[in-house]
Amino acid sequence: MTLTKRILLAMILGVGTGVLIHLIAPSEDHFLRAWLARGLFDGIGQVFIASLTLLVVPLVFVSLVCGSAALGGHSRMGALAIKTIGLYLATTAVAITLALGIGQLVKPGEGIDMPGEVEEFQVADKPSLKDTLVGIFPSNPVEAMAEGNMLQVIVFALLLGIAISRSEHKASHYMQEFFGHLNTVVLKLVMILMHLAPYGVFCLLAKLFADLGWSAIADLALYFFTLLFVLLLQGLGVYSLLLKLLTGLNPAIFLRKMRSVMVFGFSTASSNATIPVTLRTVEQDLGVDNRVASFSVPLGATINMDGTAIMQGVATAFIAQVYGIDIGLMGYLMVVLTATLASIGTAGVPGVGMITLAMVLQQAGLPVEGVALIIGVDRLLDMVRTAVNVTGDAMVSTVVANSEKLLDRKQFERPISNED
Ligand code: DAS
Repeated sequence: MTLTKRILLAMILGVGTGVLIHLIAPSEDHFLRAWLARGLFDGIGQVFIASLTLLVVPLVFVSLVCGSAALGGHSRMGALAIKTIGLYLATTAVAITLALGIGQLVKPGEGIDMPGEVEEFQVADKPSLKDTLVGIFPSNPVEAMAEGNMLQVIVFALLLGIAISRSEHKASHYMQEFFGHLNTVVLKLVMILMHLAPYGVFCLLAKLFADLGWSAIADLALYFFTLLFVLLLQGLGVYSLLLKLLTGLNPAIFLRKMRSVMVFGFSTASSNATIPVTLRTVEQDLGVDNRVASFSVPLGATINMDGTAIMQGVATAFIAQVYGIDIGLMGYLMVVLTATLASIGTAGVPGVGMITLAMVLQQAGLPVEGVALIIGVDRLLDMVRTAVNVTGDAMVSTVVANSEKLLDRKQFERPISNED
């Protein structure tokens, strides 16, 4: 059985086990909940996520030094960066527009009685555009790596790669060769750790559903399924359409090859933790050249969060409806702008969408405590929207590589290797 099939089976068994535990042990201090779910399963799940997160900084740094060193002399580097960032912003704008439109159409918040007491939700300060841009440049690359500040790691790796490519021949040759071999080793390490995935995925889902059960979803069913619909529309519809229109490639092949990445994104609820799997799949299964993938994938995990933007669009419409506030077209345009800017500066880690949602609501003049209405089902939705986020990163990487003739179309069409 391939790794992807084992992971999918682990997902199904994990959900089933979690729901069963929730049915047998409805009270939190039952030993099945306290010891098994929040003890053993949560512990194994956290180790699995840590094993992936462990690789993010070394893999992104090494891979991007390779890619930018190879691209350094390439006159197209600027064009590649502009295309990548432009497409990321465009897909996010499409995502938010879809979310706001469908949120207004379905009106999931209509008729919901606003609960008496909702706890105050702390709003993170909204970074100004200047702070966001200045914050991208590292003053200490070691600190940036230690803190996992991905945008700063990306900038440092890009600059180092360009310096290597423009050094005198011997230094450049040996350094490019060294980083190339290091990249191979780190990608092999990714493959080794990916074999932990079935156990990690099972435990993460069993723990989540042991806590959540199905009841939380019932209370917010219309909001939950409206958001789920828009996420699937973006992840399966919009991306397939864009891929077909912009490259002529077969979207069914793309989606099939992206299954393991989607499952990792879903299980970890972290685009960052999924970077090693996204990078490996984009390069080795979709045929995107390292010179593109090493730049577009880490960047996308940080600045491109279409799934998150969709949640913020539907949640804003939902909360406005629950409180009976009409923020008007300008209000919704403010949501589009704030949600896009907020997603640029935030790393792809669990729950970051909720933090930036509070910022978006405040900007739109909506009661921030409305976040507390939906936080109960957010963990499961975070997993789905992270799967959409990482799929968008891979789709844009494929489109940009194809436009720069840095996509191996034969590799794209080739079936996945047995190892998967
Ligand atoms: N979990 C975030 C990510 O890693 C998405 C979110 O919180 O909305 O992409």
